[in-house]
Amino acid sequence: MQQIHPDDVIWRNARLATMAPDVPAPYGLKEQHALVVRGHTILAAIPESDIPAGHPRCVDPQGRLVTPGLIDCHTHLVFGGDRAAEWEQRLNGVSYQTISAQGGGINATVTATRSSSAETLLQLAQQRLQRLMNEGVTTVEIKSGYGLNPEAEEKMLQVARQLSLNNPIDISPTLLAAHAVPTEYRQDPDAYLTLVCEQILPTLWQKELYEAVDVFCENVGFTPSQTERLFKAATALGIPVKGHVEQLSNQGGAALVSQYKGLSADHIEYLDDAGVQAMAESGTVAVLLPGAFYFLQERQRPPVERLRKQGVPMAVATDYNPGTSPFASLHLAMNMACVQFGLTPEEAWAGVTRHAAQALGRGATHGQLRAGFVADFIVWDARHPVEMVYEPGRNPLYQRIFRGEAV
Ligand code: DI6
Ligand code: FE
Repeated sequence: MQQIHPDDVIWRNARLATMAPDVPAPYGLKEQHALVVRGHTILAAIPESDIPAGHPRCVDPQGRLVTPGLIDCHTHLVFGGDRAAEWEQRLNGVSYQTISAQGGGINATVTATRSSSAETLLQLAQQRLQRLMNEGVTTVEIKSGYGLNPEAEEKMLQVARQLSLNNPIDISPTLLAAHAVPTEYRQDPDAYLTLVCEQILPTLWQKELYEAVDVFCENVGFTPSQTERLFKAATALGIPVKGHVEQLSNQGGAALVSQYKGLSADHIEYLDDAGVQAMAESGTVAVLLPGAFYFLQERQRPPVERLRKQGVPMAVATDYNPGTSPFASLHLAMNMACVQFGLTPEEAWAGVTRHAAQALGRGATHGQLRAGFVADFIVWDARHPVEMVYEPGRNPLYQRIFRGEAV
């Protein structure tokens, strides 16, 4: 271990749930340990007894629990309007077709997003982001995908960039221009895909507005061959890919994501054995989104037991969006992942820390309390990590530390 300097900050007298897989205890738990922080980075986790006598910069969380900052690796946080009225109509028996014909569904959000100013979108997204931060989120992924033209997709990603400049949080922006076919291209989806591959994708990549490319591969979205076309265009520019796959039907999308060494395959309720195998071989993370499963009253559960057996890392995220998962709570998503999908609370925790980090290409720097990792961590007024999973809504956050600074 490197030597401790006088200006290192030592968070002492804590219970560290390191979430490090090589610590041989559930949650990587280390009792009576201290976290040594130098600048933005964790220098080490050391036993209390190794703290240098009279160290000038100590913080005492009084035996509280400390975990890595939470990572929400799949959200659609930036959008205009809401779909509450549409949801109420549905529960009053109005059919999806009728709602669609009235301009409802995903296109309603596209219309609202296109007609909202960047300032309005920023204000709305800020409130949603605040709710995630209040629960201890220190890294969040944000997708575009409600613009569906060059200007509006860029506007959404500029808003995401502004959010990261305005807030103590690490934002990972994703291009989801292939979320749906916009109405003006309804007669010719391939022409829209050409616009995405040849214009939107390279232009916004050059402006460094996003980190990865996503797609909705589904019978109501893009076909596997359209998906592959997008992945080829991304891969040619060295852009990592991921996908909304196997949410409503089995299209073989996860195998396609794996073939392109994708970061993550998300939803995956209808994933088959071949898909699990492909993900295991490529190291693609399975992102479980129990909020959408709940809100759509789905019945088909993701193949958790087979993912577990094959050693596919499982992440858990909110999928926060106005249509299928209006829940800006990662604690709730963890609870739902346990209750609905059968994850253990420890798996749910891995799902919002080290596996979520891996899904964002941050697995070597985020999601664990260990030497060399970023000093993003949470002090909880709790004894044990299971408490946040067990009782969503009672938020025991005590202190949120982002890059070494309490905020
Ligand atoms: N899958 C979903 O559940 C959401 N997008 C996606 O690809 C739906 C988003 C919406 O309805 O606004
Ligand atoms: Fe989504």
